Amino acid sequence: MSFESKSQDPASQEMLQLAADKGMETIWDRYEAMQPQCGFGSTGLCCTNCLQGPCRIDPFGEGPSEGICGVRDYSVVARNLVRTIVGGTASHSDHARHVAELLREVAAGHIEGYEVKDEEKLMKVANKLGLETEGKDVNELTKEVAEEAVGNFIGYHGEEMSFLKPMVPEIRYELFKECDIIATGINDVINQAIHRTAMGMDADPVNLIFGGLKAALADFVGCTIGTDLSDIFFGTPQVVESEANLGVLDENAVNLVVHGHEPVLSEKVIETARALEDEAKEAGAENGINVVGICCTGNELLMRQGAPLVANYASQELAIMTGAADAMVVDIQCIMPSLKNVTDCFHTELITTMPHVKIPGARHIQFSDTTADQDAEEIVRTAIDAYGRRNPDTVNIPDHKSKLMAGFSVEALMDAFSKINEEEPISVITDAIAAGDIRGIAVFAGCNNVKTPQDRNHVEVAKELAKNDVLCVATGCVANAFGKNGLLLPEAVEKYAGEGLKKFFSEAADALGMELPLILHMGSCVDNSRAVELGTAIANYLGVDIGDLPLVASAPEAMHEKAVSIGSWAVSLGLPTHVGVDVPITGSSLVTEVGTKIAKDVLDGYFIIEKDPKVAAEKLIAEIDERNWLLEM
Ligand code: BF8
Repeated sequence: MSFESKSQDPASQEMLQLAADKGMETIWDRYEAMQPQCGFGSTGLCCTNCLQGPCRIDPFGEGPSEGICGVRDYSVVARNLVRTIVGGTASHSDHARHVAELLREVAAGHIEGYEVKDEEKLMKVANKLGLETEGKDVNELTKEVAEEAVGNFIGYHGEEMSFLKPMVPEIRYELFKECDIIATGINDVINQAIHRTAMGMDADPVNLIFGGLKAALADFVGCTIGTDLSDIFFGTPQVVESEANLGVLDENAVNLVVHGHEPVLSEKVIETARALEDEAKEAGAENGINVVGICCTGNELLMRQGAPLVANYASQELAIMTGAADAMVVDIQCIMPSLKNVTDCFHTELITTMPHVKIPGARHIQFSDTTADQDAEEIVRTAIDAYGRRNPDTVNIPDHKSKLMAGFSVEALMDAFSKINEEEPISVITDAIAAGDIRGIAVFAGCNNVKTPQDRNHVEVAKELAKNDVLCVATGCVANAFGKNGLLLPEAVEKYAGEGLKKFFSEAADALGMELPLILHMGSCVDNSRAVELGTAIANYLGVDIGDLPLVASAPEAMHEKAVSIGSWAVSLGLPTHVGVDVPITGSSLVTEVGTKIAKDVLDGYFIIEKDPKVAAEKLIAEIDERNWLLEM
């Protein structure tokens, strides 16, 4: 059987054959069983916001044109869109708030076991926020930064969120003000957005969309706090080498898979795993403990610890089907409840850790900030125990993995480029843009989506852009896909880059004494904030707005609500933003026109919804060329 229509990844294809042979169900089987999917839901025309519903509005004008309360198609679609954005904002921000509160408690001396690893980043963030740093010790300053971050949630200053302004050029910030899309606090806007989309509330689609953008910018602040504070805690990523794909599982080691998003848990797990290596060896695992990651927890640990990536979103079940995963420990987000069905067929321990993320039947080891070391020990020992129950006859690790380079924080990039231009390292990029060697920059974000073959759109859009001299940076599951496909390696430059991009990379390699990969892995999804930091640095250096730059975004396989939030703030920042799957807004021509056309007039950014990866790349390149032309004028 061929599985190319399901996944482009040969390791996934191999495991899908095994799943079919053994009668094990995967995400792809459930997707097939779900067909046909509801046309009303797919187009955003189903309203369940009150108990009189669900109301479904007929897009063809043959059925009801209004809901029971009289709500029209455009209001239903816009309200649903806003609620989707808010889902993303709540997700990123809850993650960020945990890190912020932990940082505050650690600085206050209430929690032990964590420390500030990156004082330089602490100073950088304090300066960015305009805090007085003179004469303050690390604890004092940490406390102030953490309190400022927490203040961005609850808006107790009654002011605009302080983490937003320094992240964008002044002119863009003024535009946000004009559009009235700056919230006083992340929680404030979530509260307001859920309220304004409730029954009997905002019915004006344009007003609703601006409310959605306000929530999206709050999401951006949540992402920024998540990145900045995690760097302060665990260190700002520097260039690392590692590997990706199911082949990183080690038959002769305890394989401990970390999955989810928060580095607060996974950093403790990897630290503890290193300390308990001998216990694993005593248990018979000659290679000790192999900590590997899925989704953005994987990206966080890769960036700072060099831990290999075992799977991106769509193949999380397949990692267990190898029979070699001794424990899968999960924290928050993108965790399929179906993992329990799969672990039931193997010795694998599925461990949930967060009070608000439990899965029926899974072992729950509560991970508390105050007992993090003991909790991590219990998790690692559970994995070692499970290793003893592993059945060697059921182990099938696909022989597919690729080497990769990651760790490209803005700091790491600027450190490297300062060897070329010590005063203005950013000019290494702007000069290459001016010379035409770099035609533009594309930020890749997002997931896998079972509606399109796993990783195929990611890889095809990226190859097409690289061939046309577009410098690509990536986060999240798309970065993982690039890793699996060898695109995070210098060797990929020769294979896939256009002549201009090749020249840029070769000159950089000569000057740096180090080869850079074709695509720069910038981290997890919250680390899209790093890409914005880079874009803003370029814009400020050139004295233009970020929306003037030949800078585009692409989410070829977007799936999660978080991807919709990120896409919406990317548009607000002025980036033409490609989405490679259908978005449930097509039920309203008005909302679709606003998102895909009119947004450009107001914000410079807009959505390009395009399923064909080649056509998508063409549209992005056309936009890059238009911007280059305008910049030269
Ligand atoms: O935050 S890319 S599937 S893992 S949502 Fe989830 Fe999407 Fe993966 Fe990370 Ni982002």
